[in-house]
Amino acid sequence: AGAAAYVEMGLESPWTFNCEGTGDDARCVKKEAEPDLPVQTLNQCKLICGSYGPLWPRPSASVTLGSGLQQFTVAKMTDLIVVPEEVGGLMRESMAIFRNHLDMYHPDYNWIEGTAPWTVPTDPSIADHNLYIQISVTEEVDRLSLSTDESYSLDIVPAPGITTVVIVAQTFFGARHGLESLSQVMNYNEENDCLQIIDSVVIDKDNPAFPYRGLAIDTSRNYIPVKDIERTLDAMSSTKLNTFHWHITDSHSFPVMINSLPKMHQYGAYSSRELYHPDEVRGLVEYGRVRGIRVMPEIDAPAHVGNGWQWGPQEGLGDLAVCVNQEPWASYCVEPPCGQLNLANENMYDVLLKVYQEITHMFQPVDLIHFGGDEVNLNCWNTTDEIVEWMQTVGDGTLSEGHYMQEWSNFQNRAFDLFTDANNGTQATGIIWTSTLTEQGGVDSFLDKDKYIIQIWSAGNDTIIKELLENEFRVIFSNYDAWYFDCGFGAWVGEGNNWCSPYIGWQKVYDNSPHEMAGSQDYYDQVIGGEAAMWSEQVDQVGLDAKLWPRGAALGERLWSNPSSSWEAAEVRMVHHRQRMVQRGVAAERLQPKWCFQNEG
Ligand code: CP6
Repeated sequence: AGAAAYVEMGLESPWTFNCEGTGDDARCVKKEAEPDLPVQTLNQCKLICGSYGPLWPRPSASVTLGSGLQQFTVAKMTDLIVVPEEVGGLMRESMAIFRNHLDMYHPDYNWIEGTAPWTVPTDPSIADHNLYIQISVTEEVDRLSLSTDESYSLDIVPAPGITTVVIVAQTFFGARHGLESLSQVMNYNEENDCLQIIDSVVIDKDNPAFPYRGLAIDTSRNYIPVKDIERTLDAMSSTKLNTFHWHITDSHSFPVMINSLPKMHQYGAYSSRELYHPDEVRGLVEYGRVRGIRVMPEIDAPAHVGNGWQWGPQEGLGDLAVCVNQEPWASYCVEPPCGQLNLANENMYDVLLKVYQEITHMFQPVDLIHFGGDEVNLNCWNTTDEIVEWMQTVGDGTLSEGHYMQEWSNFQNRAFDLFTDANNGTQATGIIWTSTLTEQGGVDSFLDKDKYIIQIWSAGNDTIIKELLENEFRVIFSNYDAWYFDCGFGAWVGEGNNWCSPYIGWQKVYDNSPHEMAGSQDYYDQVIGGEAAMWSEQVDQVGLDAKLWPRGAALGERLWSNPSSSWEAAEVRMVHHRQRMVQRGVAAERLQPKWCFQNEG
């Protein structure tokens, strides 16, 4: 029945919300309604208060927001999309997602299945209002790469009876960011039970600061169901993150089905239900693509393998991995249940090639591939007879630490070539974690800077970072003190839950600056972005959203806008964005008492 019924029942609110202050200090403050204070709902005030209004991440371009609102019903919306044929389908899907977002603003959405019941308002000026959306894209790009232009411009032009929205972008990926911003300058108007939109908006060429804006999720320590990954992709797209780094496998479980090697999942999946079928993987890659997200696989190697790799002897292939489940684990790896690939076994390379072949078919075409490469424990290899004997027949034939490092590096480069074969000869760019291979000096002798990007997970160690940058490597920052969202550490070192104390708040996530980490401006070009990591020792679908959001949104603004101001200037919008995520079905954690939202933003 809408607000009118509430007024009839005497339930109308005595309050009005007024925007006080300007710029980042602007707040919607709760006041008693008076004749000279026009009644404004909180939802109305939130849209038009502050220099960036309700936008998250805030545009890196100049923004002009009007101070009025236009109202209309969803039924009155029309769209005109001018795009190259190849991306036409993508744009249509984006438009459907956009419409669904509008439905989700309706307060009944969660308990009425399907489309929200927008009623036609009785006020004819609202009922007759139209929204025209024009989208134009100039270049035919249907896959995201590190050089894809993701910029867009958004113009909302008011006129009597018609609001015209113009989104101009070079690629589909920019245009969908434009639609995302458009959905954010719209909201529900409880008074008339209709949609409202800021009456005029100009965002002139909003462009991300970094091309790689990622979130890593581990599905090996604990399995995460497909629909929960889909929801994570929804949330990522609403904050303009563009890379879902899927840490699919680890020593604990191997939850992906490789058709030519069924023993991998038979031995490696926790159960036949906790398994990703190739069609589900392909479905997720597509689900991400239409939301502007590359879904990038990681098959961690040569360490962090184990369960799933035990069947070699039974098939006459020898040990594919060694030290699997070996005790005492602290001697053979950093985290039980251990396991590293058997470098001495040629059959292991054949199996790895088959894994890569099917992975490239599921994720194709692959232009970025994560090889893992972290946390090798040489003590696993140098206590395994087969490997010790083999070491004396290759390279310099010694059992020195340097020789082991060299053979590890040889493995890495051979894995790179196997991947290229599997990828139909197309060379992808490899990403690998920092490790002793990248940190002990001489990284340039182990790895080729043109083939690899290094993902730095250590915290602020200047010598490591400096060496990588001086050697001209491109880097992605994931320093664990700010951008690790898990609470995994305490779990496996047997120290309870110390890792989560203190909990990393969104403020710290927000203020972590990749440019500051790089130190000198000379290196800014090599900093391609950042990523938060959600290791899954202590998370599954139940607690996932609250650990990821809204902290992931803080990461999103850092990497899109790279603001020079710190979190305080973003707090009001952050709280608003969190509300929006909840409206869209993401169980993002609450940040403050509602009183603050109604009085202090
Ligand atoms: N698993 C893998 C992990 C971690 C890494 N790789 C990790 C290490 C230290 C902390 C948290 C997570 N659990 N495969 C390091 C890249 Cl504190």
